[in-house]
Amino acid sequence: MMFPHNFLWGGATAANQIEGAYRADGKGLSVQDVMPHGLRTPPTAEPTNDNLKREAIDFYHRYREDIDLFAEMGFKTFRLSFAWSRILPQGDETEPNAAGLEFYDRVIDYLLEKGIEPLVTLSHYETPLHLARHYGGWTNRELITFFERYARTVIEHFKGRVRYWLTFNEINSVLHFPFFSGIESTPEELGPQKLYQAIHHELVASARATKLAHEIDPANKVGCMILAVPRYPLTPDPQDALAAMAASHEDYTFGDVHVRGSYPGYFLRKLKELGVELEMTDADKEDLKHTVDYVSFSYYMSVCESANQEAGGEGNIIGGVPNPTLKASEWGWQIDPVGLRIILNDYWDRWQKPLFIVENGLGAKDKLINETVEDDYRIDYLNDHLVQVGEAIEDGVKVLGYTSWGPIDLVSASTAQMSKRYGFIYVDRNDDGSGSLKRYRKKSFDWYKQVIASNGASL
Ligand code: BGP
Repeated sequence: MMFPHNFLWGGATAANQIEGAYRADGKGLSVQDVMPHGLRTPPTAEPTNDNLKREAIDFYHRYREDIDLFAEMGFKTFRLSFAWSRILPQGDETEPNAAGLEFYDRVIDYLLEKGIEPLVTLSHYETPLHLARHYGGWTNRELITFFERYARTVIEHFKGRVRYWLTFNEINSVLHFPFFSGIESTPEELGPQKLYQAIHHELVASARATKLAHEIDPANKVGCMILAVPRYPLTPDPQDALAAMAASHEDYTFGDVHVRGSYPGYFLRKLKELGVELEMTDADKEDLKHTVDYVSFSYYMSVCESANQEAGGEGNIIGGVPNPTLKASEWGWQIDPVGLRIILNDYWDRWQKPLFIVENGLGAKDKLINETVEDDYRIDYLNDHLVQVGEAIEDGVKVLGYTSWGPIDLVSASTAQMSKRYGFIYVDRNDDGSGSLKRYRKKSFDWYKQVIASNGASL
């Protein structure tokens, strides 16, 4: 396998899933603090008193040890998110919390000292709770101003130290999980008018952040981030192909706006059919023209689509129907390495922008035996996917890098548990919050180290 010589190998995390220290040094609450059970139950009125989420894996205090381990694996990059509520505790203040910025100063400086390029997500499912409860989250246009202020604060502060930025994690996921965007209703309760208006606000905010990042430092590289899922027709019936196309369009919309700077025709038609009238100012239209430098995405699974409502079963957390040719993880996410090559080609053909795989991995239950985990299943999963990345590169796709999800075990987003583990590094922490938090190298640790050292030749 031939990977480009400057390929950015690494791992990806999110603040709320690793840091802990949920009220330390002036941090405000985020939507995550009222989601003790992840996506499985509605948010609670009061913040969780669940230690697992409050302390996570305590990256806040152990970041040096963790970064040392990433450096030992040879990471070229590390994807982390800044917790908006650490920097602007309520989300709508004008003055940042200095102690929040200082924490990220320490982390970023240590990464740079270790020769690891930071890749920062501005908003990873951690909207400040105040913005959700007081403003209705992204349904409210005022959030554009608040986000822009936050983005300006951190992009100016880290000028010259952070060059790679992502705006919103899996921006299309708002279609399925609005609360991550601070909207406390299901998509059905919300209705299409409010849902699409919220999406519009996020897209404008993303474009404004892109614009200001380029103004602050032309060397900044800003990407959008999409939850990527290949949608296959369940059968050769053209109606199924059409259903697959419609489902793909849902995700493409977000990339199309970020890359092309305006809404695509199929989306405008859909809004019309739904009776949605977007409130879109001339200034919004101008803002949207500030397009991204690269497209990043997460990749875990593919699904099938069918026009037949009777077609069986729950595909996975984002819908669709199961693919009879594929196996699934314990959580029902169907494993499809070839789908990664397909999506890489598809996105490259569509947008002609460099691509960055910023999440991919296998959530599994691990057993720590003799201070290690024999996680051959994880090695197989990652190896198979990386081989397909290599194939896509051979196909001519420009790929900037690959950051596997959760290089160190962290709290799962959908289940809010520790037992769905992704890491090369095992963290002694259990679902009930017990455990020493001690870190152990799994078998996959050495495997990944070898992949990076050989620039993919060992795959
Ligand atoms: C993505 C999210 C991540 C991460 C990952 C794995 O959708 O961007 O935050 O958690 O999925 O999901 P989970 O933790 O539910 O296994």
